[in-house]
Amino acid sequence: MKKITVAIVALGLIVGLNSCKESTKEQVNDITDDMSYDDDGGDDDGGHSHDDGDHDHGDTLMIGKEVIVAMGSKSGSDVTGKIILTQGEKEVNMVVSLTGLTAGEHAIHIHENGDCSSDDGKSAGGHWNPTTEDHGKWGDHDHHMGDIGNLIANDEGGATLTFNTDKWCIGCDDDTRNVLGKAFIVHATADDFESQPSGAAGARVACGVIE
Ligand SMILES: [Cu+2]
Ligand SMILES: [Zn+2]
Repeated sequence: MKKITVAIVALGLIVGLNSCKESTKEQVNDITDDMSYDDDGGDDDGGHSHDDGDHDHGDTLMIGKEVIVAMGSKSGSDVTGKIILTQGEKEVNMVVSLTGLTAGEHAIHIHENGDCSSDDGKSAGGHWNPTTEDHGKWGDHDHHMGDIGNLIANDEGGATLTFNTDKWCIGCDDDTRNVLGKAFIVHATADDFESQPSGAAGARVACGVIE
């Protein structure tokens, strides 16, 4: 507003040099109306001086970025498949497709280390928990950022799951949200959403690094 006022005064001086005070004032009002467009003036830095945070997420999210995570067998299982992550305007979309599972429920989590090198998958460490909460069910009061939940395999051992959340991002600057550098783990059995620290979901039967 200060800049506009200065501009108006300057214009007023130029336009109004030979006028009396009253007519200058009228012209200033006209100019003020004409100038009430700051937001579409891209080259005018005056319109952006109060940009303090509302746009931060939008500015740092890589909209449309896609990561395909190859899931490899662990603990002697036959489980393989892929998980596709896509950064939307607000949410990350996850699409899981797996084969080789035993029929029934299996926990799926994001674990803290992007390391699937060990045969038992334990190189991936514990659940990704950047906000230091207890293990739990997604959407409940306490849960790890990596507590996705359970997927259900059919009699042929196939399972699909889709999941969307605005609590994650793909490659943004916020360490409490960025999934890159972590790993997906699928377990032999279901997450009970209560046992600490990881839901008592048994062996790790598939692992894939998010990179
Ligand atoms: Cu897990
Ligand atoms: Zn957990």
